[in-house]
Amino acid sequence: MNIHAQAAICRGNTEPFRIEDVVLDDLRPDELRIRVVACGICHTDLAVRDEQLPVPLPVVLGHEGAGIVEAVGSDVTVAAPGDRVVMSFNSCGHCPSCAVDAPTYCYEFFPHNWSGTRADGSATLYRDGKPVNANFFGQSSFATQAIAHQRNVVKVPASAADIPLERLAPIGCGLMTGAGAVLRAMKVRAGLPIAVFGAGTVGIAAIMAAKIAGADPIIAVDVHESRLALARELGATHSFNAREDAVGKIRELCPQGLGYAFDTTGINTVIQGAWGLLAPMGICGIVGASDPAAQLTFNEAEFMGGGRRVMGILGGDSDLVTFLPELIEHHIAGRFPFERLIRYFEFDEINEAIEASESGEVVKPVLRIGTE
Ligand code: CXF
Ligand code: ZN
Repeated sequence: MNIHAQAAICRGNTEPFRIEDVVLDDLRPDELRIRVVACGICHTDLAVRDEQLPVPLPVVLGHEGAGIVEAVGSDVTVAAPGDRVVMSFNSCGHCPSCAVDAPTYCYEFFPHNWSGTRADGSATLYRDGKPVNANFFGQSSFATQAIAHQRNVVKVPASAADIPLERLAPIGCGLMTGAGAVLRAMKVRAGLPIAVFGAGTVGIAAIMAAKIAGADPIIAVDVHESRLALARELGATHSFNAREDAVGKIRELCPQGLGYAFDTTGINTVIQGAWGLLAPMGICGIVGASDPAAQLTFNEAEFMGGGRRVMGILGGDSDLVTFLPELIEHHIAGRFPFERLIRYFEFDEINEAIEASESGEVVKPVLRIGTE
């Protein structure tokens, strides 16, 4: 236990994140130690800070890390020291969901991602000799060094050798969630209309993916004009302000109904409005974080009679090993220009970066933590 690092400690929303000295635990056979180059900030980090998710505080957050492998345990085959890698969420590898390569629905998601320790209860990080909650999404990358696991590390393909890690960092969360919802979960068909509600990271990733899939028209809905403008630049053929009867305007544009309505807002009135726009066989995909007590109401005859579907989607149904390299190839080919969403901040500007995300000024803040 002699690897020292600096980590941003989150103690809730009454105080700022503070960067402090920590010490890493020894690596287990299936783990890697990664020198973190950059880490994106996601709303899920902030939901934990605000105690909306059952992750114990104080904790080292950060789950969109990218970096260079420095050491590997004896069983690790996915990467070797010196490799450039991106990190994403962890999973158990043996439950019925993992068995069919659907790890976002891992039966043991909580202990592997949100318990603050490894799934066996052991600590990965110490401060002043005492355990600190970490192993967030199997990484805790708001730190100069991270312990990650075989199952949540993906080696950057050689074809992306020229793409900086600081740009690739956020690929393993919101970007994969939006793109995966379109390409993997809903399997959007060319020529069918899609409306995306909410033009943040997930919504804009979905719009770029809808363009890749050939959906038409591609409609963006948001309350911020600047986000609608960005959505149009990145693939939306139409955009409507949610405050100006977006549902009525979509109905006018697509009188036969939508093939797909994708909600990233988690607001049940928005979801019900989106559902009401579906054509026969239309799919309403839901990914937004919602009030845990919220209920949705749908007309049963329309639900069954038109073969309409409501689909809860987690992490874009992504299987990391196959989907992250696929997204990186789309990026290299210019079809997934997610760099347009990013603004970079230095590690010690973490609190300013969070503020810029919460004010809506920046879609995807990325912290620069180390050099490549
Ligand atoms: C996650 C949820 C579980 C799968 C990967 C993405 N969301 C994080 O913010
Ligand atoms: Zn996230």
